[in-house]
Amino acid sequence: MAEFLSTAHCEGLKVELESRDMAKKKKRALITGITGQDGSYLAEYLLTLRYEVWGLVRRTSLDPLMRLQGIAPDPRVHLVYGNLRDSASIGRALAEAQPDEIYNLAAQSDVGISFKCPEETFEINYFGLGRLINEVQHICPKARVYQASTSEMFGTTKPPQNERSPFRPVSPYGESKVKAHEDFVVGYRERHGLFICSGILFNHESPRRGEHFVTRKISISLAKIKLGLQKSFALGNLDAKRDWGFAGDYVRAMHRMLQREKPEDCVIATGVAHSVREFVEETIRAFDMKITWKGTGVKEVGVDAAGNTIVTVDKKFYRPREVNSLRGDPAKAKKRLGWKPNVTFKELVRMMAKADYERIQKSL
Ligand code: NAP
Ligand code: F7E
Repeated sequence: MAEFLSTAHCEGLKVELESRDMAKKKKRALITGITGQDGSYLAEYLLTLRYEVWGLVRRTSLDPLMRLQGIAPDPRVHLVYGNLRDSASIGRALAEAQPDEIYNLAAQSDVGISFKCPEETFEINYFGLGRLINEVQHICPKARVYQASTSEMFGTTKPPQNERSPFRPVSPYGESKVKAHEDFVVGYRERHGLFICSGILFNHESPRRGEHFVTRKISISLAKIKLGLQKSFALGNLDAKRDWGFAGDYVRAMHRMLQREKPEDCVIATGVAHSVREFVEETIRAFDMKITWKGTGVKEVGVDAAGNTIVTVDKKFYRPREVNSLRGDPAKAKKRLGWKPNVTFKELVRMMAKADYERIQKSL
């Protein structure tokens, strides 16, 4: 029958068959940082979209798969050993996974620690992306790459911050991410035509958040105080403001950014900011407790209904340079990606407080 079809018909049929094959073929995603907060939510989300998920996992002295207990036994999840500090291991992971999409979430992500370990921060956050991009160009140049950029890049720029706001980072972490964005995201997109884009994400939290980040520290400490296991805890700057969303909402935006026709950077945020003090107060309400603030500066304390000091301020948690106020403008994400957050600040705080309370109570 083929001889009765015109060339145009044949081409049309071929394209249709190819696209049917593509639709049947499972997409493959490689996630660096799969063991982290975002990596675990993203892996779960991509599995719901029927992806085959590959994760780059580095060797650690403790079990690196703590957050992946729900999905690690899934046959659609493949974990490969590797490290962003080691080009050969990245190359092997790419050759094995042959990904359609790459999500670069691996990082030294602690801003406070970045002042103490700037070299390691740059080594992973900046050179790590460089190594990855170099290997992508050789092994899978058609793969689409998502880079985990951050609101910390805006630094001292006044809120609200959006895609056109200037980057004025103040921490080695912020600087490493700005440089990675400029050299490898914008640079390789413009000079080499790579499909690569940055999600400039504002703070996002969850019960899986690392325990040293302020939100998780607050929810764990107040859960312990509520359970009578701890008397008080210390914080640093209570007046810093952040735009806090839920990590589970933010990974949907990462995926959507790679489904666009052209790669474009996008701010992902809720558009609402709260201070660290307000995060404490909302968690206090979640635990049905009361707090009154007394004093100022390092002498400030939070006192409960019985007059016990439950929160103090300790200079050691101050940073050499602070980003005082971050609030994102998510208008572009809404328009271009059709993305909006589902979980409110109050719901997020309650989700974290409940999870920590139940986990600690269960462990007693
Ligand atoms: P996270 O929980 O700290 O996870 C970081 C991940 O990077 C972990 O899986 C860690 O592995 C991995 N990693 C660190 N060094 C590595 C190396 N040398 N080679 C390979 N993997 C390495 O961070 P997150 O909160 O999920 O954030 C994900 C990404 O988004 C990061 O790039 C972060 O900078 C960025 N970001 C986060 C936020 C936020 O609010 N969460 C906002 C904006 C941007 P181990 O488990 O072995 O430590
Ligand atoms: O600090 C203040 C602190 O460490 C938030 C990372 O995911 O989000 C995160 O970075 C604020 C800061 O997050 C304590 O000074 C007060 O102003 O929870 P954090 P971060 O620095 O905003 C960005 C977007 C990322 O990209 C990063 O990877 O809270 N603060 N007292 C404290 N912070 C901590 N950690 N501990 C305190 O005791």
